[in-house]
Amino acid sequence: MKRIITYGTFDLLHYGHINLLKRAKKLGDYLIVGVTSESYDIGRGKLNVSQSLQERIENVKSTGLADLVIVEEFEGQKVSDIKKYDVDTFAIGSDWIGKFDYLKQFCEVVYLERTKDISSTLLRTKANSIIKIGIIGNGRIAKRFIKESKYVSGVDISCVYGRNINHLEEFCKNLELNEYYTNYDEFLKKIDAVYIALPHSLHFTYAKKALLADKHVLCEKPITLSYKETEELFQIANEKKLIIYEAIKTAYAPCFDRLISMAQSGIIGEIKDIEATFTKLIDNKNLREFNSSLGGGSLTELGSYPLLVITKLLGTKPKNISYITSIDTETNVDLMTKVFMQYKNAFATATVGIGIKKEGECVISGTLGYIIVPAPWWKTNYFEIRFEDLNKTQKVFYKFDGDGLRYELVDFINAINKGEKTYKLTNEESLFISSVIEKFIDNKSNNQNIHVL
Ligand code: C2G
Repeated sequence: MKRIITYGTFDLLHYGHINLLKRAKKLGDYLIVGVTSESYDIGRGKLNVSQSLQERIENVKSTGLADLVIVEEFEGQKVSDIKKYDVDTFAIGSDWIGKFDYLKQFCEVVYLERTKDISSTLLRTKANSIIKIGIIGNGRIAKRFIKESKYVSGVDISCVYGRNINHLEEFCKNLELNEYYTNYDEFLKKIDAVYIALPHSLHFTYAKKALLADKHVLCEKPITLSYKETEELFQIANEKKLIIYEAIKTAYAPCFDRLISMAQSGIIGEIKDIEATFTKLIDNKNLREFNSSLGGGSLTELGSYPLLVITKLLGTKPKNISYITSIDTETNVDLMTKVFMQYKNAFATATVGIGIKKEGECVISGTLGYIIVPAPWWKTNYFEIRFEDLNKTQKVFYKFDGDGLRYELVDFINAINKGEKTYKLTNEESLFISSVIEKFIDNKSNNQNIHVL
C-alpha cells in the first residue's frame, strides 16, 4: 500500500485545497492529512487564520479524501510523521517548491501545481469571504508582497496590471499568477481590491480610478505626494464606504504597536525628543529612486518611516518644520534630508538618505528615561527602555515575520471583511506625512526655506 502525506492550514476550505487533496490522493492508496495547529501557524508567521483547528479538521474530513487526519504541532514534525506512518510520498503545493527538498532523504517529495485563481463563490456569503486582490505594478515590492500574502489567510492574489507584456508574462510565470492585464478597466472588473506598487507619482491616478470603480485600495507609501490628493482619496473612500490604507509596513507590525503603547504609557515620562533615521544606499542611479520626475529622492522614498513614529507620538500639529538637504547635482534628488520639527513641548528630527549612510536607529527621549530601537528599527522586533540607573533597563522582543508586509495585509482585509477600523495609521497621520513631504518638494523646487549642504 502506497502512503501519501500532505499538510496545510485548510482555512475556509476552497477549490484550491480540494484539488490539491484529490491529486495527492491519486498518488497512492492511503492519504494522511496534517492540519496545522493554531500555535504552529503563529510560530511560522501565518496570520489571520479565521477558523478553529476543529473547524479546519472538519473541512478536510468533509472532502472524504483523507484516510487519516492528524494535527501538525511543531517545526520538524514532518520528519517524524514520515517515519512513524511509513510514508512513501510527501506532497505539497508548488508554492512551496524547494522548501521541502530536505525530506527527500526520507521519502519521495512531490510538488503539485497550485490552483491559480481559486473560485471564491462558495465563500462569498460567509462573513469571512476571500478577498481577491489585483496587483498594480510588477517591480521588487510587488514580488515581495505576493510572497508575503501566502502567510495571510483569506486573500487571493488573482492578477496583475502593468504596461509591458514581456515583464508581465515573466512576473506571472515566476509568481504563479494566472492572469495579467494591460487594460486597467478590465483588470478592475476581476477583483475586490488593489495593491498599488507603482512609482509614487502614479499612486493618486490609479488609486482614484480604483476607488471610483468601487475597489478597496492598499497603496504603497507615500500614498500621494500632496495633501490635497491624499485628502481627495480619503473623501472618495469615505463616501463610497471603501477601505483605503497606506502601506507603511512598520505601522502594522506588532512590536511597533507595543513600542508606541509603551512610549505613550508614561514609562519614560513626558516625551521631549524623537530622533529617527533610515538610510538605504542605492548605488544604481538608473533606478526609480534617483528619478526626480517619478518622485524619487530620500524623503519621498524613506521619509514615511521616521515621520510615522514622530506623528504617532507627537501628533500632527508641529509649530514649525524646517529642512536641511544634500542634493545630487546629476539627478536633482536629495541624497540625504533632515526634517526638524518643533512641537509645543517637544522636538523631533527625521533623517533619511539614499546617497549618504548613517546609523539607522530611533531614540525616543523623555523626562524619566529613553527608548532606543536599534537598526533596522522600521522592521521593529526589539527595543530597550533605559533609565539613569542602567540596572532598570527593560528589553522588549517581539517577532517581525518575513518582510513584514503580511501585517498591513491582515489589517486591510479585516477592515474590509469585519469593518474593523485601524488605529495603527489614521487618515490624519497619513495626511500629515503627505503634507511634510509635499512641503519639502515645494521648498526644494522654489529653493526656499531649505538649507542645502
Ligand atoms: N493550495 C493549492 N492551491 C491554492 C491554495 C492552496 O494547491 N490555490 C495548496 C497548498 O499549496 C498546500 C495546501 O493547498 O499544499 C494547503 O494550503 P494552506 O492551507 O494555505 O496551507 P499551507 O500554509 O500551504 O501549509 O505545514 C504546513 C504546510 O507546510 C503548508
